[in-house]
Formats: sequence, C-alpha cells, structure tokens
Amino acid sequence: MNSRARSHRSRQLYRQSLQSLPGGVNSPVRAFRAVGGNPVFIAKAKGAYLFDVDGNRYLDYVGSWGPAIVGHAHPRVVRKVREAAAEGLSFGAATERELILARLIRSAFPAMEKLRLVTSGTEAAMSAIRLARAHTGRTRIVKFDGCYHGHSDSFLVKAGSGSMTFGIADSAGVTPRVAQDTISIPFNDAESVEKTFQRHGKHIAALIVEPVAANMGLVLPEPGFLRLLREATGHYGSLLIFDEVISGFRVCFGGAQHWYGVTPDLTCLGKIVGGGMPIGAYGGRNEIMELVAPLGPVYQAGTLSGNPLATAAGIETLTILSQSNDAYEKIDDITTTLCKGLGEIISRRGVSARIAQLGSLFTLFFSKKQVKDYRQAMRCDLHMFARYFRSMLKGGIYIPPSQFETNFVSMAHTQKDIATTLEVMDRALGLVSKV
Ligand code: KE4
Repeated sequence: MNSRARSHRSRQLYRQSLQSLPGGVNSPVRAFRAVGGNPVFIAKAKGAYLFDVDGNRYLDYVGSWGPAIVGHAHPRVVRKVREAAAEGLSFGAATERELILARLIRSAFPAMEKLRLVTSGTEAAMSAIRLARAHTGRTRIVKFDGCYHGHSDSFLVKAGSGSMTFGIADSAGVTPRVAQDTISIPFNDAESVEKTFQRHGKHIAALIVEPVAANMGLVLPEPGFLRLLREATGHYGSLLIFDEVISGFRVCFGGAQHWYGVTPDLTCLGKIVGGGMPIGAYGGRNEIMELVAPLGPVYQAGTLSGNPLATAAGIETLTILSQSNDAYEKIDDITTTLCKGLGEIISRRGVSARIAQLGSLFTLFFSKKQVKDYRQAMRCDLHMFARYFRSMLKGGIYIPPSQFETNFVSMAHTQKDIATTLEVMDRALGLVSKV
C-alpha cells in the first residue's frame, strides 16, 4: 500500500502536541496508548480513505467513530457545509435547518415526538438523565458495565463491590455522592436486571443502555434482553433510555429500536446525525419533553446547539441515506463478506479469536469465547490485539486503536477494499499467531 517508513511528521507533531495537549490529543483513544507506538496525525480524508501528514494512505475502519457512514468528504455534504458557512457560522438564534433536521430525525425515530439538538453525544445522554430524574422525581439510574454514554459524571461509574448495589467512581473527580446514584450491572444479564429492579425499582429514574453495545467491542443484546428492559422499566415506572449515538442511523435508518422492535421512552443520538460535525440529540414523548426549558423546569442549553454547519451536514447525510434504496443493504453485505473472509482466516490460522457483527459494525475479539459482556471482553488478549493493530496499520489499514471499540464500514468501501483488507488481515494474523 505505501511505505510505512514515513512517519517523521506525525512523530514531530506528536512531540509538539505533548507540550500543549494532555497526552498530545483531544480524546484519549487517539493517543494509541492501548496499542503502542505514536499516534498518526491525519491530514485529510476522502471516501473510505485517510491520508496522514506523511503522505501515507490508510483504508479507514474508524470512520470518525461512526459519523462517516457515507464516506469522508462526501461531495454533497461538503457542498452543503460550504454553502452554510458562506452565510455565517453561528447565530445563537433559531434557524430553519434545525427544524429540517429535527423533522428528518423524527421521520426515522417516531418515538422522538419532540427532540432537542445539542453538540455531543455526552450532552445528549447527560440531558436525558436529568430529564428522566425530573420526570420521575427519582434519583437512581441503572447502566451496564462496558456501556459508554459519554463523560458526564453520572456515567463514569463502575459496578460497586456487590453488583446491583451503588456504583463507585470510575474516574478521578467523580464524587462518591454522584457515583452512588448510579448502579452498574452486567450487560445481557437478565437476572441482574430483575434483582436490581426488585431491590431498587421505585427509586430508579431511568435505565440507560446502548441497545447495541459498541464500547466494549461490539456486543449484541441476547434475544429478549431489550424486551426485558422495556418490561422492567415499564413495570416500575422508570424510563428506558436508548443511547443510539452509535446505532442510530447505523444499524438501519430507524436505529436499534426499529431493528429490534423495542421502543424506549427517550433516545440519544449523535455522530451520523451531524455527518461529522459536532452534534447530539435527545428526545422522546411530548409529555416528557415538555419538561425541558423554556417550556418546563429542566434546564438545558448550548451556544452552538443546532449549529448551521452541523445541521447542514446532518441533513445532507441523512438525505443521502434516506434517498438510497440499498445503502444499508450494500454496506451490510460488504461487511458480511469481510467478516466471512476474516472467519476463514482465523480458523485456517488457528487464531483464538471471535467475530461480532451487526450490519456495518464489527469487532474481532482476541478471545477464545464469544464475548457477551464486559467481563468476557476484559479477558481478551490485549497484547495480541496491539500486535494485530500495528501490523494492520503497517499494511495500510486503520482500525480502532483499542480492543474495546467497534469497526465501522461506510458506503465508500468497495469490494476491492474488502479484498485488500483481507489480505492484510491474513498477514497480520499470521504474524501475531506465531508469537
Ligand atoms: P461524544 O460526547 O463523544 O459525541 O459521544 C459520547 C458517546 C455517547 N454514547 C455512545 C454510545 C458513544 O459511543 C459515545 C462516544 N463514542 C466514542 C467511541 N466509542 C467516541 C470516541 C472518543 O471518545 O474519542
């Protein structure tokens, strides 16, 4: 693909960035800490490809962690952003594009009778929790080990000593008082859900879940699990919040709630709805959303919420997806081709690894067993993953620099790209399985 020797400029920028940015980055995963080596600095991207500051080209399976589903720098999206930018970058006032984007989102997510645009998935999830607490008058929330909902304090909590009891902080700076209002239990564990609600149900404001967990690697809900969450929350008067920041407009146009046929009370979105620009959204039934300021007592605001450029990018991205009859079928099929080929390689080479896939999302777990929850994900061979990552990067394939992330395939990936990827995967897995 290209010479790997060229990394001088990335290394130079990284050294300089360390003087100004913690870890030289603006989001931890970009520092490549889990895989070793220096982070690659990207200069530009087009379609399925990234180009770094040393001129190396990579086939991209991160896709900016999900937004780039139509491919990087799609000409229609870039044109709409350019047109919006020429009219002014931000007004701090209502605009028509916010209404157009909101209507597009509601057409795909009818359970979002009203929604509020914000500027990140974190803000969406944080606001949804605040709203759920106001709506129910309760304080406790339930989340799942390994599920990520952004970096607001209530979510940076891990299971307490006895699971189903109160959480303990999973980040410095999160106070025990905040942590104790979050209960974190194992994903796909029906018994834990039932016991937690039996014990705390009347105090639980909401249960928040990634209906397709993608932050411990890709872990799909067991059959009936989402239905169980719907029933348990309904029975105890708690709200069910689907964090569809990744799965929204990804697993299908209507997200996981359409795919699995389970309707939450509140939905959080991000990533694809902004087409790569800063965005988030949360929404649900009118009776809940009417608590949000200025209508009701739940305060939430944002200088750049509904920003003209983010809404322009989001509208065009969703329009491209909705206009295509077979966009999802194509990216799902090409991802299936890749995962089938990868399956053949790991069995031929006798590598202890398992593949999880849903649509255009997939993860290769270096695990002897299928991964169904965070505890099992933590048992993966992280050293083998790091060697695999470095070998893939050397071969010109840019995958997420962590075992606990998910690969994203886009509309721009071609059959030829898949064939190239499988060749590099074969070499990489041959190398790592020898050590
Ligand atoms: P942001 O605040 O990063 O826009 O969204 C937070 C968030 C919320 N919910 C889910 C399900 C998410 O996956 C995320 C963010 N995803 C990570 C990737 N796993 C973003 C990448 C990063 O943190 O740099």
